[in-house]
Amino acid sequence: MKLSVSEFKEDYIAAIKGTSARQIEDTTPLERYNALGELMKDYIGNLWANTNKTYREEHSKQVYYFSMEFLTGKFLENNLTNLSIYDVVEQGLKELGISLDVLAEVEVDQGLGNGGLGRLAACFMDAMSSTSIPGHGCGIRYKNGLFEQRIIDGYQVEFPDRWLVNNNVWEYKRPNKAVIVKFNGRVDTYMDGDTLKFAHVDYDAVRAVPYDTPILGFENNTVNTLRLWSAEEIDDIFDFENFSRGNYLSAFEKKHSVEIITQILYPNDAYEEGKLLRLKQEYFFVSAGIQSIFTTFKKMGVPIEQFSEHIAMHINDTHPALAVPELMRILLDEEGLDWDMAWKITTSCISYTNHTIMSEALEKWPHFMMRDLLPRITMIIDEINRRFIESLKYVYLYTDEEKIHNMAIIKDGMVKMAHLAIVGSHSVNGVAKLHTEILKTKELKDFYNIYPTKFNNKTNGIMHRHWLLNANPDLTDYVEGLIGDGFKKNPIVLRDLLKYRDDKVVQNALFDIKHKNKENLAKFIYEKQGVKIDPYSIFDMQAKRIHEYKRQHLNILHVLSLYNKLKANPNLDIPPRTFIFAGKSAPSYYVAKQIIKLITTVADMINNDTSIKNKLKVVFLPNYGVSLASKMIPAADVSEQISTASKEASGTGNMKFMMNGAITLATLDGANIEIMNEVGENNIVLFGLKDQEVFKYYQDGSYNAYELYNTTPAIKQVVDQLVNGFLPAAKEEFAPIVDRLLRFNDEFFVLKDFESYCDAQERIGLYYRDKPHWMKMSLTNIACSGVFSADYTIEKYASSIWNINRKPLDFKL
Ligand code: BZD
Repeated sequence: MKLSVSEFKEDYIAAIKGTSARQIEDTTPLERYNALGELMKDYIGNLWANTNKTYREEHSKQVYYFSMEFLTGKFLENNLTNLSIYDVVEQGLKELGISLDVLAEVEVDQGLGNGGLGRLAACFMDAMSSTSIPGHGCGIRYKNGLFEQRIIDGYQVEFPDRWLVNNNVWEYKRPNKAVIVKFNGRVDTYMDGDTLKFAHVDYDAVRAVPYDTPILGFENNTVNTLRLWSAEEIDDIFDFENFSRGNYLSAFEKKHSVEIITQILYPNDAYEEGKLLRLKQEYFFVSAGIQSIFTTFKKMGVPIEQFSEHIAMHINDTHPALAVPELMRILLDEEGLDWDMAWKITTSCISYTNHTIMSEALEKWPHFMMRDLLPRITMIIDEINRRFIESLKYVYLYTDEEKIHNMAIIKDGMVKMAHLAIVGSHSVNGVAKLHTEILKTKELKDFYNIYPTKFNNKTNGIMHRHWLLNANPDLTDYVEGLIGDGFKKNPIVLRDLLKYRDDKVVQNALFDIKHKNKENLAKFIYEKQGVKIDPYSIFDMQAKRIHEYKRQHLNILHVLSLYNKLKANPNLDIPPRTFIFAGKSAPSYYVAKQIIKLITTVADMINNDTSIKNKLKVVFLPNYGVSLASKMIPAADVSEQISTASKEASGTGNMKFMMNGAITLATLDGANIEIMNEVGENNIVLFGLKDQEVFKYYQDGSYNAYELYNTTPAIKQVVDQLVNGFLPAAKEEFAPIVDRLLRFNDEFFVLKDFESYCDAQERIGLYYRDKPHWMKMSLTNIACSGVFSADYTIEKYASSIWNINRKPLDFKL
């Protein structure tokens, strides 16, 4: 938008008065931040209204992205960038004696997600707006986002994330758009003429209130909506009878039992606990979302039979899979359609993304639990299952009872949500090529055989505007100086950098930018943790959720082996290294929490040992989230993507690191393979078992971790050190980790890959010493990162799954 510095200053002074009723010099950073947020909302408001008006008038097909999680982080800088007023606002504030950086720090991360899945949803929101796709988010406004992680005595301790304490300036509460969601009760059947009808009666009603956040496209005037639902009391839920009988507290209990639905985000990223409250959350936002879609659809005045020509609904993993029976319920019970028509519309509308093959993460719900909580929905699922089984009997001509049993939606008293999602949708996609292949050939093979055309791949993407433009402004400016600003809208243009691959001046400039980012991070780490790290050392980072399959313990075991080498020979000639870890563990995942304790214990020991002459440092940065990632990633030299092959569906951190010039140290897993294909094998450092080898070991059971440990001294030494008193912690402390490696035969092949990983680390050291070689690799990674922009990913979703053609909006502010 067009805005001069003086116009901004005038607007801002008025906004300060309007929001805080104080003189600008008396205001606190929070008041200044809120005033800026309100002003931005004013700027955005017109564009938002215009976008919606255009969509309405043109009957544009809308897509709704249903996700339990949206990990959006902060909005301020992103909105300033997308409105292209960052510099004007920064300058205007400066002239008023205010630092934009200080205000940006005041904003609290909106951390309504666990990890990759939630962050992907947030990136997709930005990408849909930026590519002019009419796409909106539908989720839950949790009062507490993912817990705040603190490290106390080396252990992870969880604290509540009260992100709403200072108000959320970006959202609009829309009580007039509230809807009722029904739980429990029973279903009465009756005849209406010739038709059998169903009435859900004696239910508990919960009011779902939407909070809308505008999602701004990059310099294209498009503003889509992220709608998050909050469970709130409704008047008649307040138990007046109890209240007037003086039973004041129990009257509030009912109110509490409603509000609890959106109180907390479940903190597990790869494990389903099967809690009733979680099921309530799932139905709550799906039902509210679909009801509000119907309200919008009805305003179009289009016949219901054409619903799927105007609406697409995407479900981010199976958590919103109740969209299938909920859409059926509305079409059958409220719109009066027959089953076949309702089913045709439902399956044409809904598409599903799978994010994991880990069996412990696959959702299933006890049928009895679902029937009590959602009686009508469960009836519909029963009928979907019945019809599906009938069709399978036809396909398999009654020959393969077992296959039919395994593919059923309801099996052994459990409702399998992935099966419901596959049967009830027209598209099932994996998130990287390898992942999709594994779905087709292994995990979901039987479904692929009967629905081959439903399956497709959509490799994940990231928001290059955030991870490059916002997080690494110096690199952005430098790249712009070399190749122009085309990459901001069209990041594939970054490939133009390749022509500077051997240019020493460019290599040195890139080194200096990285070095400055490393100095900034070193300063941050020193201020936060009192640990001094050398910006000339290799910054090697593993930043992601803590999980055995992601193998942070492989990393720390190598650190231990390097330390042993240095102890044996303090003059060992290696480039100094700093290993930086960050990530949260699920609170109930004991071994993962012990891995954190192991990292912090090793860190304490190494950082306080002066005999190794600062050649090695280890840091664990607490509370990993979008903001911390934005500080870390621009400073990384090495990106650790070391999951057991086949386990990481895609990974997206791998893309963010490469875009900032880090070299990926990787197994051939998830999107690492596609990164390798882009940069070439010379610009990535690979190691470890391949997926087929992993599968073979699982199948033939020939891997014996204990034998490997006994016959490989290098492995034995570091494993023993965890429990022989070498580490300054109780000997039993890390026994559970050793048990997983030896007694339980190392499910994730940490020991099997150990030597290959150590070799790869040695190669990293050699390459780093050869500065031109390293900088050439680094530049190649930046140059080849453009294909991983979420803009491209989302365009593929739009054209090949949602059947939506993008159409840039042409109004100007
Ligand atoms: O999704 C992740 C995968 O592990 C990554 O490989 C992939 O890149 C991203 C995006 O596709 N999965 C998750 O993040 N999963 C969860 O966070 C989650 C949350 C709740 C319940 C189950 C899983």
